[in-house]
Amino acid sequence: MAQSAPVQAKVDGNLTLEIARITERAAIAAAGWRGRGDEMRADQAAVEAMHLALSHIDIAGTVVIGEGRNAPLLGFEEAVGTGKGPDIEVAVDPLEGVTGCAKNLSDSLSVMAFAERGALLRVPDAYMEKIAIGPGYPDGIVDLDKTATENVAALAKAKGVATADIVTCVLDRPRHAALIAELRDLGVAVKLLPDGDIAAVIHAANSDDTGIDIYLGSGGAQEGVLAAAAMRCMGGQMQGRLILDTPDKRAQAREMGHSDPTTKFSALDMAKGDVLFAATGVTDGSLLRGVKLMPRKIVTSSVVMRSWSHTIRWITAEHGRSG
Ligand code: VTB
Ligand code: MG
Ligand code: MG
Repeated sequence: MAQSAPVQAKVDGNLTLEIARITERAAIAAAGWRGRGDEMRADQAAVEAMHLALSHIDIAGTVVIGEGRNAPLLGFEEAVGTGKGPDIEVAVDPLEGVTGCAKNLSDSLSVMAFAERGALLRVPDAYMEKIAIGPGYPDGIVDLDKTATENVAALAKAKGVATADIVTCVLDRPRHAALIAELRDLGVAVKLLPDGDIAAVIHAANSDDTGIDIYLGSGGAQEGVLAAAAMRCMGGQMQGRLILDTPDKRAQAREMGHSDPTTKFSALDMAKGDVLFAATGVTDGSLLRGVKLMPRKIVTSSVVMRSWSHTIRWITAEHGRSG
């Protein structure tokens, strides 16, 4: 993996608790909409709760990865926080895996990252090709310019296992039909995800716990930057490349400074410097439990990470309901 960029000013470590408090609030709000088949209201509940929670935090924040360019809340370049603290770039996905929440399927999360000014890659509303593996492998053993077959073979070799022992993970989408067929021909296991490729990247980085060795395929570009922030903290390898297949996306990309559409971004290119990342489970998943709504208390399960120290904290929180 690429080395950490020189850190100009570390993000205040005390924000690690604050960032988790925010994703907790958003996850709790979304949890009330689990399994109710209403993606929009689930998402809106998470967005509103995250926006409100952020407004109490002492940062001079700017949303860089958010709900879209003209979103009423948490839109691109919206100023967030009290404005009184450090200058922070904010990336949010208040409800990642919206469909998973509406259908009460696994791995719906509330996600957020904080970084220094200028640290997060600006991306248009587009897909991004992605590849991610966990830590401990030589630099560059997987690459978006290689075929899936070559990448899986290189990973198997580095891991010292047979190709068929590699477990891959791909979003279950028609656009991935050829990729899935290629992986099936190789005889590797393919875990097909209904949604949620931030969780998928985190899973690949935690292969000892999840059994997933590699994430492949395309998903949201914004999700790519958030996943890169998590990767920076966990220390695996990731690459992303924007898919700019319409004039509008190319124009948006140019406006954001992407002159070469073929650029491959590493996790470090997408999230530089010191980065904080938090995710709270909305629905039960392989790494995080979903929100438990009980009569007297609510229990949340979160992970909070920091790239500078490579600290990974698993936080189970009980929130009293009476007061
Ligand atoms: C992924 C996934 C999201 O979008 O980025 C995916 O992480 C990509 O878009 O949860 P498509 O759904 O169009 O394939 C989500 O599934 C939904 O935002
Ligand atoms: Mg969203
Ligand atoms: Mg999303």
